[in-house]
Amino acid sequence: MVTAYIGLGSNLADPRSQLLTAFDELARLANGRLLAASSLYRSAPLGPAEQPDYLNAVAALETGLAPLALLAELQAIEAAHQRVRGERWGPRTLDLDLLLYGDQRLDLPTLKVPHPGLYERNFVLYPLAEIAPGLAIPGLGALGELLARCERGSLAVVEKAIHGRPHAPD
Ligand code: ROI
Repeated sequence: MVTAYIGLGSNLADPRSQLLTAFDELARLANGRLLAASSLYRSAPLGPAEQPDYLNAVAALETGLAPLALLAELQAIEAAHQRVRGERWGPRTLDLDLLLYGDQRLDLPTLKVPHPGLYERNFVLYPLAEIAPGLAIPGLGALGELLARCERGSLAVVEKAIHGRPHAPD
């Protein structure tokens, strides 16, 4: 079994329920279990600014699936959320990025791990640090070092994780 980290993002069609449903779907994947889910973070769009803010989160998954099999499962979940691949960097109902797969580095035509944008994206690094603070990123070094160089900016927790699950304020 390997620990994989998945980045979740949504800025269309009720992003909060897109992400909460996606956590459940990740938890139900064959051959693994959901280890942790970060808080939900609101983030300004990277890319074209004339789109809604995003909700972002990160999940830790223990998995027996090989990287490409896991990627196929993530894409099937995206498809079930009516993800339509429109303009590059445009708005989306659900984006699931395979950020890390154990300590492996992969450079395949359809899959690059660690995810190429990981090291500079606040909406990935902060939720990742919440659930895996001591992590070393293959080829990039300590997560804490990357975090120290990454502005938090307008990133805000909108729903805090309790017992490893996002939890709406009472
Ligand atoms: N911007 C933010 N803030 N969060 C995302 O998840 C996200 N995903 C994307 C692009 C369009 C690059 N911008 C994003 O794919």
